[in-house]
Amino acid sequence: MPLSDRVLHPGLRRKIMSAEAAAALIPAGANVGTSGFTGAGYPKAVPQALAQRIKLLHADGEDFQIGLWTGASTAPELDGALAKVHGIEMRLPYQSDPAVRKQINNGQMQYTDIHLSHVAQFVWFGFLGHLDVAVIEVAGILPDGRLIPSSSVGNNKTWLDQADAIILEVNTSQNPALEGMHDIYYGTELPPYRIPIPLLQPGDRIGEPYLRCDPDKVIAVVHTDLPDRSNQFAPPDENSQAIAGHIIEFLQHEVKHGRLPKDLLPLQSGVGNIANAVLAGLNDGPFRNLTAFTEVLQDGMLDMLRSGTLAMASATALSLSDEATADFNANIGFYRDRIVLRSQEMSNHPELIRRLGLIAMNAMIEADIYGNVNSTHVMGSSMMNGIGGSGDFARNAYLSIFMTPSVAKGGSISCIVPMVSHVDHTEHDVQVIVTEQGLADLRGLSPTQRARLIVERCAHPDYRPALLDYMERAQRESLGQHTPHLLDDALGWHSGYLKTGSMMAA
Ligand code: 0RQ
Repeated sequence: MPLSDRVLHPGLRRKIMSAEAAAALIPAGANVGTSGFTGAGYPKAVPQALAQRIKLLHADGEDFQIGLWTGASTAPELDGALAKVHGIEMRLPYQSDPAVRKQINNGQMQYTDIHLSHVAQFVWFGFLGHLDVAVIEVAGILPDGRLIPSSSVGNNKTWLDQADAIILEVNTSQNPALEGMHDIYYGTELPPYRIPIPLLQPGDRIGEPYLRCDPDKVIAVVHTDLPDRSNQFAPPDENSQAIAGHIIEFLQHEVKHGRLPKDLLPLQSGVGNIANAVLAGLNDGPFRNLTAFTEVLQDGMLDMLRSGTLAMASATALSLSDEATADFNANIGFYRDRIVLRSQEMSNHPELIRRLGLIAMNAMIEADIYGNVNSTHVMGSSMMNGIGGSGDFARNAYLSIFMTPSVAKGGSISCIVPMVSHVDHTEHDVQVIVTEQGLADLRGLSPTQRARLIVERCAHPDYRPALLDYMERAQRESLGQHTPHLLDDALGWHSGYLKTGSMMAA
């Protein structure tokens, strides 16, 4: 489909220009809000042109950096290209790009890690400063200037509303049949005028299929035809299959005891290989007619929709492999009847998550024996990706499940530790911990009861004796006996690894 069929607003047709010309309109020091969520629907041409421009300016000795605000992670054409030329001063809210991660961790880039449901409202409240430019990928522009969203929605509604100037990237590689899949809710007043969100079921449509956009604010329209990043998933391995098995058994147990209905409650599933493998396990499991109220649709959810395990899914973005994208495009009519893509302030809304009663399943870096969870930091000081939506879901879900293999880095690191090196989810927000070793149901338990269960059920046998030894010593020597800890030993657990490369040395 040619560009002229995608840009139907006459005034905006006159603003079509090259990516280089559009990138030249972004001023130094600007806060730039872009589309993009877990590698879907991010702008591809303007960021690369901006990176080229920054490279030349830096070579001439000029300072040029921007603040980069997105929905969540993007891809090498955006995060990667701008990081490589040291073009990002401040990044928020979630990233997974190796070049960005490296600069955050060597102190060259500032990074603000915010719950994904908070980002839009923090901008409305004025907490994050002023948004200067929005760069938004769209699948098309209607005659009246409204926009057909692309493969993610993220914070686009907020960026379009708040930015002084807008650059639109019209991506002709995005399927035009995406039209109608989105539901953009505009009833978001600020306190004290907020009203309840009228969404009662995960599949409800409460808004409009298009993004509103003031054509007068649009300073450039740019054509792209580059596909979204491919999100390749490792085939489920023994560990992730075991984790999936434990979760399914637990959910069946909950149904049997009347704590869950037989078609469960809406599922939320986090990012990564383990999460995808759990979805594969659920697809082969006994449940049917499920729903999802989640953030990201990975390959596993498409499989579940196709098989009928999942009746419908609400999310803010797709995050698919090439094969899953091909299937999605070939069967988009089928998927459009079963998928709703929303703004991330809706997909991750705490009030909706609490009211719908979600089963939240997120991966983690490590958990401690008391049930505190670290989702973001390696060895307490290096950022992996960010908290993403895990906190939105964990605190407010009906059931909050965190999962990880029991060991990392070939067994040299235990993912169950005496005290997490960074806390993202406190013991109060975590009900179930699962590793390939087993599942610990922490509901209603005291800290010492939790510790015993987590070590017995979840820790790797190689680390169980050291963890039991820590628990027993802490129960003898700790000043307080509610959450017994020996602080020097607990902290030494990680620093022992840093010195010797093995946590057993601690
Ligand atoms: O390192 O990449 O060098 O091999 O961490 O670990 O096992 O591949 O796990 O891909 O499922 O990601 C928590 C990062 C897990 C992810 C995290 C090392 C390990 C490997 C990745 P390598 P795996 P996954 C909604 C939910 C936060 C956001 C979230 C994440 C790398 O799930 O970003 O949940 N979550 N959002 O070797 C040192 C340990 C380690 C460790 C693992 N204990 N110590 N390294 N690793 N455990 C979706 C969104 O919000 C968008």
